[in-house]
Amino acid sequence: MGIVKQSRGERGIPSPLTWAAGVASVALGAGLADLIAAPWAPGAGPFVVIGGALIDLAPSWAKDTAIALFGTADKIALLVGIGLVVLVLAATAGWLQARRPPWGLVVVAAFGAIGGVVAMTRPDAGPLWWLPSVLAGAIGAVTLWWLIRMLRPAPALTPLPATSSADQAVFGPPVEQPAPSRRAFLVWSGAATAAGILAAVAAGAIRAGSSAVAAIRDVVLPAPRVAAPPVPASAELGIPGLAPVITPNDSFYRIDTALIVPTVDPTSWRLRIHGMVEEEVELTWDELLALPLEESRTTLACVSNEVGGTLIGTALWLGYPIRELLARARPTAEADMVLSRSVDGFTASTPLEALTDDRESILAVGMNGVPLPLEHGFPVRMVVPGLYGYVSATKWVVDLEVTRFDRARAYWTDRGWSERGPIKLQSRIDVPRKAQGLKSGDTVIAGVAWQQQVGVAGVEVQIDDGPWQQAELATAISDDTWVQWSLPWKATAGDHLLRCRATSKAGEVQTEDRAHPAPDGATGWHERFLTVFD
Ligand SMILES: Nc1nc2c(c(=O)[nH]1)N[C@H]1C(S)=C(S)[C@@H](COP(=O)(O)O)O[C@H]1N2
Ligand SMILES: [Mo]
Repeated sequence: MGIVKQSRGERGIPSPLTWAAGVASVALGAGLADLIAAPWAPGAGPFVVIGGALIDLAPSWAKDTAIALFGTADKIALLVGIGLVVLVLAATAGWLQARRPPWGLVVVAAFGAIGGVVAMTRPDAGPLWWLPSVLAGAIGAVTLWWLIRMLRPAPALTPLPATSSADQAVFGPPVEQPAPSRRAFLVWSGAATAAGILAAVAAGAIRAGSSAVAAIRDVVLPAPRVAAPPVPASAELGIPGLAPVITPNDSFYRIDTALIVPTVDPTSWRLRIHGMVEEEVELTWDELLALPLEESRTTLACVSNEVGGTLIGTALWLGYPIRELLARARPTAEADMVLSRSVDGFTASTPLEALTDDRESILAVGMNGVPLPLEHGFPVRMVVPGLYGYVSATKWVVDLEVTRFDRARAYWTDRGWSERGPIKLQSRIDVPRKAQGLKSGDTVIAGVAWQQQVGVAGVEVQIDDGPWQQAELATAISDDTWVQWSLPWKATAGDHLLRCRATSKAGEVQTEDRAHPAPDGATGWHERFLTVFD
């Protein structure tokens, strides 16, 4: 009887308790490791490392799907996804440790070690980046060992209390009374989970209070030497629901591979221009701000933008022409590309010509009158009119390597995207906004159209397969920005299909052919179905 009870006790730790033990251990390990990493290497936290590696390894269809499903919330979705997987793995490790010791410990420690190895492969890894993940594994394993040990029955067995059949009817089959060790287990595993979560929150607070975050508040941008002319009043149609012609910073789309926003202290920021140049150039933050800065309004667009999508925005940028810096460095005659690199390892391949011709390709420090927000590249990013962001708009930029397309490849080129990314002619319907709820009567159809560097000559709208009608174009700020358009419409009750297409100043009519964003940008006409009520 004693023997039987003993083996029941060993095997009979209820599974939910073993799962809880696993989750508590991993939460404590990962949370503490994140906290330890936060002050000196925010990117070395275990979740950041794994998440960053997943982003870099993800095939481009996965990136497409993530952006299509979650838009700019793709990173939150990824973190939630990783969290769920880790939760399941942690619970499994707890179960294993109870059923097949010491395999639970081995699994937890092994994941820590794998995290450490992955950390060292990160492009921005420092020599000790393996440490937080390995610590996470070690802390997790020790905690798991200890929690599961707490659940094992003491060698001296307490007899089962007598139960009556009436009890059984109410409470189900007889169960072991919670032993004191089980109560202690619940307290300690709860405490470990809470401590892990608190540590992760504290890590977030430390990251948010980093020197770059403090510095951004102190930055005072110089006045531009060349100011942008005011936005013509007729550029903004002011139609409710229509994208404003200048996009406020807090609603500007954000796309990047950075799971946590890189924080670069401007006082230690340096830009190096090197490679196929006569002379290497290095630039500090103070030197950059002392240069004659110029203002320009440019529409930035993401290659992943679907037809009708919102991964596009226009801002007033303040910066210094890259052309001037390249003139100092003097690229050699064979060079045809500049590989720009961000502090977190992201790279973009920009045709040299787009950085040396007379367009406003700049190292930007300001966005809509304030220093670049952290998530838009503080302290310095590139802005190049006419090219999709992935081949030109490097945020947190620290390095420009003058090279050749046949010698170097950029981040997204390695993942199947085109090495060059000129922006395609596109137009979008913003209003009427909703597919339903529009009352019949006089209303307006309105939207935006763009092809930076080329310019938009006109937009046409088609209603229910009727004739194409010329929309009225607002005044364009320049050929480097999108332009608003509108068309009055007497909406009749019933179902309708609206389409729009733009014509460029080069005479190109926006193609009807549907293309996916990959490998070099979506094409096709934006369509909107709607039901109009009486
Ligand atoms: N460092 C870095 N810069 C980057 C990226 C990135 O992943 N990392 N993504 C690029 C892409 S794909 C786009 S579309 C633009 C988006 O700029 P935004 O987030 O300021 O709108 O940034 C570009 N610059
Ligand atoms: Mo992009």
